[in-house]
Amino acid sequence: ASAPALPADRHTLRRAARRVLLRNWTGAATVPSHGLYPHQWSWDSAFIAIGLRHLSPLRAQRELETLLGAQWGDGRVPHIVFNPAVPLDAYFPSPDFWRSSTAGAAAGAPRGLETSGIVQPPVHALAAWLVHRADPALSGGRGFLARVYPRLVAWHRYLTEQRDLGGGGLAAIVHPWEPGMDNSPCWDRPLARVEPTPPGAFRRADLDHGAAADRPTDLDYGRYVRLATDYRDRGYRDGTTTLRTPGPAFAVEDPGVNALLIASEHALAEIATALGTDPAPHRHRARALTSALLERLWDQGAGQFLCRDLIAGKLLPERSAAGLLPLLVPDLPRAVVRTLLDTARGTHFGLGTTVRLLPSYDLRGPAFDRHRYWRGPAWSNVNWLMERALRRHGERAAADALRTAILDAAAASGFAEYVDPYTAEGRGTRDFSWTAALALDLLA
Ligand code: 9WN
Repeated sequence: ASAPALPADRHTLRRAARRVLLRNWTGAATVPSHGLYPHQWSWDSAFIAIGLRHLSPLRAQRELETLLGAQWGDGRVPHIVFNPAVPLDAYFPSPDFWRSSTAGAAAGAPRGLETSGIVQPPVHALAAWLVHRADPALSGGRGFLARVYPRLVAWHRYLTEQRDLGGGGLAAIVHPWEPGMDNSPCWDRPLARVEPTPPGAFRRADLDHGAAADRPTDLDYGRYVRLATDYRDRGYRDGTTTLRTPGPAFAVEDPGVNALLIASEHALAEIATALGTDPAPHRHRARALTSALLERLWDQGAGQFLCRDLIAGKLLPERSAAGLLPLLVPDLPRAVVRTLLDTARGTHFGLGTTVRLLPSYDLRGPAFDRHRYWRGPAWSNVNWLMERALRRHGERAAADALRTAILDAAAASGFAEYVDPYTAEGRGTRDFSWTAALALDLLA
């Protein structure tokens, strides 16, 4: 379906977005932001590649190849790949905290470079497929798909096998940084069990660049540090929540992570077909994941998917935008799709009614904070995913309105990291890479 004409100043926006991506490119990958996040991040790179393909398909391919080049032997794709040229104190936790090349040896961490030991949502196969399609001749000539496919398969195998901690067929997260929505109110309950590392034991480099009132609290950070330290000290080995020897203190099944895994598994089927390989195993796995998602995380009363706390053995009542992301899954029952669309427009998220952009958390939730990171603000990547989902379900007017709102917010805020969902006022860092990249994609 063709999109309506964009106002003339979209040309200026496109130029500005390209400038951000050129400036944030470091030679082999793109930093989310030079100040706050001066290394390569996993899901950022996937979103960045999706935008970069309109500027340089070659760079978009290299972005993903660099990330996948840091893959561990067990298949995990680390959430950060550290740039050795950046001073250690520029970002916390730094490589000397994670110590991947030594502490991660048993899990097959690469020796020649330093990474974190946790993961982020698997948007990569989807990104690889979109990047390939931007220039199939270049991709074919470089053997791009043939090189990334086995790595993406191993990545998904890690998530579906090693991370099926609940034994019900979904991937679990073991740290609040893993779903990419660090301080979502969904983690408040499961995190309350975690003994925080005292604040004096580490230095928060993020506060050199971001306002404390917009960022996670010191107490949150103490718990993030404790969980990451314990995981590292277990050699980054994934146990199960039932056979704990010792297992994780935090283990949650998140609908956003699993929806993106399903969407990416479908993308792997497309990639397999393009390579002349049998796509059936990917379709089969996507269907199995979809059934598990519906069985384990759907809550009819809430009208959305919720997170499952594997240690408490129950669903968490907090409503996050992650619970709407399964709209990306192609073969959900129609009644579930209709309910999700109603919830998105209803009083909890207000999309297209009280707000133009999807907030990260329930507008009416007790923990809602319009300025604090993942506790309310609207993020460009989540909104881009929602725009795609709306379009897929034939909600053309809603998708067009959301696209305009994302572009307006990006333009008005100087590509802010996140915005106030009511006013679209920019918060966090500016010239943020995925905000620029996804604007470029929506302008294409
Ligand atoms: C921790 C890089 C990342 C994003 C996450 C976002 C934020 C890091 C941080 O920045 O997390 O991974 O230091 O706060 O929450 O989604 O990938 O942009």
